[in-house]
Amino acid sequence: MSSEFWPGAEPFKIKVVEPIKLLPREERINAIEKAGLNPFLLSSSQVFIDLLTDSGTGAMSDNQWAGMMLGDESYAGSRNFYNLENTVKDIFHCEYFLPTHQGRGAENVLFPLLIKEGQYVPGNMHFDTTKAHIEIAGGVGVNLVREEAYKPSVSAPFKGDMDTDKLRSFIQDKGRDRVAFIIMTITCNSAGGQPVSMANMKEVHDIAREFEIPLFIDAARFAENAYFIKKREDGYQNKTIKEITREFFSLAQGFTMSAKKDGLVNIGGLIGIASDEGLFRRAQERLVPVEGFVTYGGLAGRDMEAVARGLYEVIEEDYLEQRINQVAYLGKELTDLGVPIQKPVGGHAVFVDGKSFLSHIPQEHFPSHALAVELYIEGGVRGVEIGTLLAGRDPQTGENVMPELDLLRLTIPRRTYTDNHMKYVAHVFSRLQEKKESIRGMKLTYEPKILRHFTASFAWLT
Ligand code: PLI
Repeated sequence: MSSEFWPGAEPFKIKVVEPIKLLPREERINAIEKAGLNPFLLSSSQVFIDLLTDSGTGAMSDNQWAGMMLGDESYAGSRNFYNLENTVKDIFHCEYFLPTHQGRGAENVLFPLLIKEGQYVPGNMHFDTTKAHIEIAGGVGVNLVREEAYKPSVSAPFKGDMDTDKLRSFIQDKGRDRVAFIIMTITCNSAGGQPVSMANMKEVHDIAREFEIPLFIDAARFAENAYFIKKREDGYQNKTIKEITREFFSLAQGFTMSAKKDGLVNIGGLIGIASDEGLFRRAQERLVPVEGFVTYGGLAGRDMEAVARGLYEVIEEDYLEQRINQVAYLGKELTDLGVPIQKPVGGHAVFVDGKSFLSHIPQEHFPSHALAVELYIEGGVRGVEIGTLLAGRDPQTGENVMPELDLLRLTIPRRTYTDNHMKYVAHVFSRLQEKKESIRGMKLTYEPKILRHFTASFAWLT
């Protein structure tokens, strides 16, 4: 481990570079206006620093690229499948494994096997595809994360924890039979990439066992979560990331995972099932028509090899140390400027509290989205609103939902940008800080019925 040298250098050197270009200001204004003031609709060539997502946007290692050349593209029984299966069984605590094309593919295969019409799925805080797949399967997703998660300025080591009092009352209130399963998202993306502690996972496990409700994990950022446990939770300082991961996963019946995050790949997903052979067989049956045969599940052999290798790289502590420190570095630079952010900084992104940064813009005029547009104009940086725009409308009343958190997510791709890029982003914020009073709110000029944030258009309020 390189920690004796930290703060120090990245534990990798750069072999291939991809040029990026900052367009002149006039061209940026033109580009964002043509995109309907929606950064999702910009071409990536118009973006200088792309912090839209950490999903599938990271850099693979030379070892992963070498593995890609060993892709065995046999329809059935590819050797890369067996490499990946052995890796998954080794790192996570599970007997059974299936590959999928990405995280939502895993949700689409597994959830209908677990949910009966009208049943609830409580979690700390569901990611939007997770909630969507719960609903498509006839269920209702419920967020029971601890209250501090909704307070950006309140710092706590494990803000992704489930509120176990709320969970117990929820099950007692609705009745055990109306709860399909419980899911823990690690780290908790929608709450700011905040980690879940081992102690909380154990409590949730005990409640799940008491009521005989299955417990699953949304494992997209499992290694970042394990790193936070190692750093912040008593008793884990001398455990390896793999040991922590195996212990954490031993508390659940299985997991879904988008490998596009902590699989360190551009595409891929996983389903792991601890020991329930019946569930595994049913998942296998469902996988074939919707994803692909059981030994490729929507992935090329070479992609499975890249995941198999990525999963070992992501649990290396010097990798995780640099990763988490880079995100924290951007958070510190912004805090030093007086920009309000979700505290403490999470694992994969800095979440700027747009509602309080632009407190002159009422929430119904999308302050964090207005900030995203201004960030692009000012410096060619693309972030994403996680707030009122994303929350959409109440299906019953048609009114805009007003979430407690209205944030701008600056998501850092893995092994992709340097600390100088982070410094640049902070510099752009220092310019925004000076002119923030002049930033205007927005109104929708085109609004799709579902998942409106992806393709909506806007106009500035005069
Ligand atoms: O994008 P997918 O289908 O590979 O994964 C869906 C997904 C599931 N769970 C969690 C916690 C996610 O964060 C997630 C995808 N996240 C995206 C795309 C993001 O930008 O955060």
